[in-house]
Amino acid sequence: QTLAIIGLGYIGLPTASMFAASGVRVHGVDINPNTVETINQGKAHIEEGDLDDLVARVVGSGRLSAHLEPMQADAYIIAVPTPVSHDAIRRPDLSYVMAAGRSIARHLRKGNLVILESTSPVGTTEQLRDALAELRPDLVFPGQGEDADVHIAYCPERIIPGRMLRELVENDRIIGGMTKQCGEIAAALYGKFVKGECLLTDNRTAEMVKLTENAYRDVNIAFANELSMVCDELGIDAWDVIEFSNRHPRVSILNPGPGVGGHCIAVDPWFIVASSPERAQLIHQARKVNDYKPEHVIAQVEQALAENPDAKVACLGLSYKPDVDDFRESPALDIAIRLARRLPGRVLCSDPYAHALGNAGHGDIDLGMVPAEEAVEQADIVVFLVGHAKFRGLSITEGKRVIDTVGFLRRQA
Ligand code: SAJ
Repeated sequence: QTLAIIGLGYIGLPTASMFAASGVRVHGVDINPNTVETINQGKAHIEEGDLDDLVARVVGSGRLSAHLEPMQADAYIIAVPTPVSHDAIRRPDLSYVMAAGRSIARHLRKGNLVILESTSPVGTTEQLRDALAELRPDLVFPGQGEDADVHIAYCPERIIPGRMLRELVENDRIIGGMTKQCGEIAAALYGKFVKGECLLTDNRTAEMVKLTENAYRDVNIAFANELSMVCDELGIDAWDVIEFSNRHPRVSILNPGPGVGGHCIAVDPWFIVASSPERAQLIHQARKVNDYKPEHVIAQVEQALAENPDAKVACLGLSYKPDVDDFRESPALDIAIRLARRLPGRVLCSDPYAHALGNAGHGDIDLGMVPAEEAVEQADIVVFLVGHAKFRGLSITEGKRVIDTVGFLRRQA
């Protein structure tokens, strides 16, 4: 069996590697020549647990190879990004999904399976089907007649950065077949390595399930973030409030932080808001609360600066969450950049994954990158923005003002 995976990013590459390890011949496709070259050298272009070893093994065995163009295969998986626009109501951009569809259309044959994994607004799988049907009038697609020649399903990924390989195998999977047969064929494919259950539903439900999971988490984080801002205003320790509240058998509040980042939780809820702006009030508000949180952190730093105007500020952690080398849409990085711009030469930043930072939108602003110990030693105000495990054991001498946005020191105690 041969499988083509379009998009070799955070989802595509781990998925391609797992299929290859399970014995499938995988033809990986990416538009970025550097990504293709790195993978063909047996290396992962992203840092994720044991992914490097796995890629080395499956490329070495010849079961995974990377290319710039798709070829004929038995099944196709589309795992390309679905970004959002920057309007007031952020709208999904489906151009990568549609381009991926067009790139495989001419290779399609009777009996093929096409799976969309990219997070997508409800109705995208149908749009993809329509685009394919237009390009290939010689084939019957699901919904066009009794027996479809090409099977199509929406099967969202649900793996969390930092634990991707384990979650790929262990998590249950939602399989949204355009017909019952599409779902069964797709489930059989994932069955090659997935140990979790493959749960069958239709494509529109599966699309909504993926958005729901991330919107649920966003709303719950917004609750914690709003609570922390209310507590700050009232002079109460939010972490105490959450810890005591969570001793109630039916309360389980998440952790406040400097805001919500990454390419999923801060983005996917917008797909729901864009498709139902009048109804999705709470989901929309949660996005606003979480997007506002960096302002609150900056206001806390400004308050500390008012008491000590010449203070140096240490920003500890810049990635979008602990223990990952991913800086995309990171509220911590956003806060650090804004502080560095406001206080030239007086901000010291540290992140154990800084080697992967590159120039993440900070242009020529000097972030004053130094080891964590040095940042803490030199600074008068220490701001914990990400609770990296590698910050454990940092000693902070008395007299320094600490703003711990993630409750890091408390969890260490
Ligand atoms: N965060 C908090 N407080 C918390 C938990 C998280 O402020 O209590 C912040 C993090 O610091 C980060 C952001 O939220 O900035 C998102 O982090 P995350 O760990 O909650 O999630 P992601 O974005 O790494 O991965 C999510 C996961 N979705 C859910 O848990 C519902 C993952 O399973 C999905 O596969 C992934 O999105 C995705 O690709 O959609």
